[in-house]
Amino acid sequence: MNATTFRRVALTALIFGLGTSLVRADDLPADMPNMLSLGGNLHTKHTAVEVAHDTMSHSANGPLRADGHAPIGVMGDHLHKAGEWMLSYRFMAMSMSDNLNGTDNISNEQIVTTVANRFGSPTYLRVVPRDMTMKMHMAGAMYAPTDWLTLMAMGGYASKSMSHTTYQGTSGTTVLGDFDVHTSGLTDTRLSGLVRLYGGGGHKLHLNLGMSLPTGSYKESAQILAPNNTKPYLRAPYAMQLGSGTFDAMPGITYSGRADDISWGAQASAYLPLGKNDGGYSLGRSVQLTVWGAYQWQPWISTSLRLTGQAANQIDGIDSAIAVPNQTADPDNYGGDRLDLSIGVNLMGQSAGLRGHRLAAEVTVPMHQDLNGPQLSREIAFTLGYQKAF
Ligand SMILES: [Cu+2]
Repeated sequence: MNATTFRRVALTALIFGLGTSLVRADDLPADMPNMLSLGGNLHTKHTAVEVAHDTMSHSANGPLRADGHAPIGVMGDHLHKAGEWMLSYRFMAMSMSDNLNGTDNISNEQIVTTVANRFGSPTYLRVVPRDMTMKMHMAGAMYAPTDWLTLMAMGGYASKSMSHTTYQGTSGTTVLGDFDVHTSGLTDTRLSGLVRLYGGGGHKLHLNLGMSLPTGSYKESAQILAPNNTKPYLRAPYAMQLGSGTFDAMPGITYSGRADDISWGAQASAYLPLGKNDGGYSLGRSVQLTVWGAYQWQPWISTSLRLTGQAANQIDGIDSAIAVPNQTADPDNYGGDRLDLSIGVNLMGQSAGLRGHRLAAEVTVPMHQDLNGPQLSREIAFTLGYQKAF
């Protein structure tokens, strides 16, 4: 991880996030308060909501705030009131294509004629990933035993597909053929404690004490097309595995603020594997800073902009069962620095049947990727979420 780059990315994210909030505040039409008051007693609700409760108004008929939660891609952004439960479901999809080495594009032909195969023979890589898609279903539950502590559990099911081109023999650029690899199954399970540090006057701060449990498989196998035209069944490369195989600490700190119909927040977090799995490696450590601003047009709808900077290490160690002339089999071709922009919408049901039901979506596009490569670059990611508190 490059600390200087990360500081630069983090600072940029902060400036963009603040800039967004300010611009949106200036853009408000003068008659906006009148438009918004359609939804209820808008100007008296803030203090009640902030002091008593993070997500829902206590008043039986008052408006519920769409922007009471962060954009849906942010995990562990809010606490609940003592005794309250929340259930959530998220669907996430991501696509990757085009290989990058650092920030530069690198073609298939360049990869198979210039990038060394760390396993020695053949000399250069002979299998090139073309694109990848990942889909994930995530179910979550939150419960607050007291006002200052909320417990959270999240589990998931992922399916991954990667398409490849195999080049014939030990050198040259003659294509032998294409093949796809698919894996699917349970992901790792995340348990968190969210501990309130401060709350009041429109500002909130809490700690995220998270732990990831190794419930996802890291020994998935797949059939490949080898450069010698055989089709062996081998352990799939790291990128196609479903879990880390390690217990991972996920500490973080989250700030959120609100003034009238503008809300904003920031979350800094880290992913720190505790030891190595019995395959002999751990996924790379990473740090992340995400900053968002949201505007609530009506109590039932808010829209958001979010910037996320991340710096991730390479994989630490190596699984001796993963050894093919493919970039994804090399632990060094993982991690890098990235900056992503997300646009989101939060919807909050207000009337009888829909009251308290939340629906939110967020689309994420990369703004900058500096990858330990060659590595497939991210294209677009999409998150759709549903949440309901009881
Ligand atoms: Cu919740």
